[in-house]
Amino acid sequence: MRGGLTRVYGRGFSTAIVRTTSHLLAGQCQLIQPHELRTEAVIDRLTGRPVKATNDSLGVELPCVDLSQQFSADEIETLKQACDDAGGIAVFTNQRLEMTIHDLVRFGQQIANSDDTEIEPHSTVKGHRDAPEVLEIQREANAQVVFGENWHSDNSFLARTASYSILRGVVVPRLGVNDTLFSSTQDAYDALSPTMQGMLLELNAFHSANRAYGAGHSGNSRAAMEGTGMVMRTDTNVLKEDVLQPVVVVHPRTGRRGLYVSPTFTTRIDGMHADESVSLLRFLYEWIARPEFCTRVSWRPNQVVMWDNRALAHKGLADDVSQPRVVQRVSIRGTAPVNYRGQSFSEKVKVQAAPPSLFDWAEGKLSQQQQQQ
Ligand SMILES: O=C(O)CCC(=O)C(=O)O
Ligand SMILES: [Fe+2]
Repeated sequence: MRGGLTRVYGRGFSTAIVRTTSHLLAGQCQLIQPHELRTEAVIDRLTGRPVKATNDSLGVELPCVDLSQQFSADEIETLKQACDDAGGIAVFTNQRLEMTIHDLVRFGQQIANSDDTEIEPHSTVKGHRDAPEVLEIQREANAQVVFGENWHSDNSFLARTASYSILRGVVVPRLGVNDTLFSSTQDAYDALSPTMQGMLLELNAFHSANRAYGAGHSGNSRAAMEGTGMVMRTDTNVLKEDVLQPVVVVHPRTGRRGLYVSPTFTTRIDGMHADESVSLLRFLYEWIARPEFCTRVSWRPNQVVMWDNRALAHKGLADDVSQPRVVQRVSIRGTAPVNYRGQSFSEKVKVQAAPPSLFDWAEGKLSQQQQQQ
């Protein structure tokens, strides 16, 4: 250890040296899990099993970081490193009561600047009127379908997918319900047999925005927006084409490998018969949902959660729909996901969009179009 420098060891490969910015890490701790406040047996729509989450090594709470401040480059790196070290989730509690949507945007911009990129406005939903780069996710009390309720990684349907997403609670539910559920898709990959890993490393799958946001499906994210203040964008072509992504992606900071398929956006594995693709994807979705890879982040007032979409899948739980909930999100534009050979496909390989079909997995049925693929 040299004077003024702290060596921070990542969980995996990271040995980045950052300047002492330890005040940001003061009081850091594992996420508090209010198990006793949670409702029994929330049933996962995909697996049909109660949601359980027992991954204790996932996520860090940072109670002493005021996100409305201007950070130095070293400080931003320290926050990203803390996020890496916790498997991709940093929960910033104790935000100032006066924190605004503009503070959220400013923090997102600082994270984006550190990677020489930008905030990605949501591709299909109109942004907030005060800050167009912010997606406001509104859940009305007693909503039948809620936005983001099925497993996914943000923007996997874009050529350049989301690196980080940063979510601020605005109207939070009572503690312990309507949490955000995360799975470490890296831990999930690591736990597979070497034979399965070897096969998956060579595979690619198509991801579709139309699947989740296309018109005419009663259970998808577009349907979830109906009856809320969320409005579809009309100035976007994203529903027309699907993109190809590796099934296993390599994290650009840590080098860890992670599964990168989801029942929300993935349509099929390239080069497989439909039945083969469906069976393999279903296995992977169920695998990702296993309790040992998952943790729950409960919502407290004045809390902001940053997560790494390259390391995790997530979904918004809806175990007490009587509780209204409003959260605001910025997502950071990342790079095209790469496989273990360093190849990416999403900027080159695009196909005509698959039809809307979200949640057909959960019902154990395939749409006719899927069967024909
Ligand atoms: O509502 C949630 O907890 C998560 C929603 C979501 O998928 C997102 O903010 O990206
Ligand atoms: Fe999401």
